[in-house]
Amino acid sequence: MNRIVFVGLLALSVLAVSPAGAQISIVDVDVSSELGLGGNPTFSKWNVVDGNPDTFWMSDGYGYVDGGDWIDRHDDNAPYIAFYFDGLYAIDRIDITNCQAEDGGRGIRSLNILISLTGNDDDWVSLSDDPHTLVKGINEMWTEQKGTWWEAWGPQTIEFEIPVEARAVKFDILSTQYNYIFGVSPIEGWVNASLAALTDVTFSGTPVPEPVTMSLLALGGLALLRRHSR
Ligand SMILES: [Ca+2]
Repeated sequence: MNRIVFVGLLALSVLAVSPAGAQISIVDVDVSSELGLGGNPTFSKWNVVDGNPDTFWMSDGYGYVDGGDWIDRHDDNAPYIAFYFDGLYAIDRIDITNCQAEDGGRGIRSLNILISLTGNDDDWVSLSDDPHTLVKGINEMWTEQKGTWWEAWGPQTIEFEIPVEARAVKFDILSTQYNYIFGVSPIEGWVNASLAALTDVTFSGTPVPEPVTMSLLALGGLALLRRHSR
């Protein structure tokens, strides 16, 4: 077999072993805030990538209420959560399980989805002009009563006909299921409704060959050829 063809086939076979549409590995998660950070890990950002429908992340909320349980000031009026992959991927779908049960009102209603090609936090680009809208997460009590609502309210899928390349994806949360709109709704008495919450997110896609990797493959191939031709 011609050596150049052989090396080319070798490179192609390396690319071909990448599984199609597999779940993308998330190596880091960043959030604007965590409710109870430092004292209570119950609402950790890591709950969103643990695959457990019973655990969720909550932001710190915004505003304050005099008296009652919420006497301290909360300052997160622009909640976000960002996911960082272990490389560059062509994403073909995102599955989102919104916050559910008694905390479903704090689930996300509308969000902007942004992508980063570098994962360096300085090149976020919005995926569309209009925000995405999510429905309220499942409510176990209602599910028992209504049965079929479970399926209707399971993970909500966003599919991309043309896969989107990214190393990181960020959700800018614009409003909650309580219809608290960040930056618009009044501060007083709204802390409870301004806690943004999310249960689980998974991304599916295929690894994108890195330019560096491709160059190394080519260089390796050349070195191999040179050695063999001596
Ligand atoms: Ca979870």
